[in-house]
Amino acid sequence: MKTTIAILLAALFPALAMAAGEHGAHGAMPAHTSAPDAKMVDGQVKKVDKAAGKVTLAHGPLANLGMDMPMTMVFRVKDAAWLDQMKEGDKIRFVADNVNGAITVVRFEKAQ
Ligand SMILES: [Cu+2]
Repeated sequence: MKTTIAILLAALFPALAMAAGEHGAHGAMPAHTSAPDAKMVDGQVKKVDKAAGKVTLAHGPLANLGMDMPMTMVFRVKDAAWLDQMKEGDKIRFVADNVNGAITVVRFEKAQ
């Protein structure tokens, strides 16, 4: 009978079983743990959308956002003027953070 109860619990609360596993990638999004001095990461500009205030970047892992794999995605930018300094193909260094639910570039510099 104990076995039956265990199976029932597992069936009813799959979230508990999931939480027990250590999975990386985008699975576990820690609640805003980034420090102000988060390390700059490398990115490459894929597309600049000034009208929308967004930039598409191919980027390396962003540990502070729970992204441990390189990927290409759209970011907002903290300072719209940065979009004038970015063009397709540019290599940049940046820090991204979750600002009110939007993944936002909060620090930016051109890569040398
Ligand atoms: Cu990403």
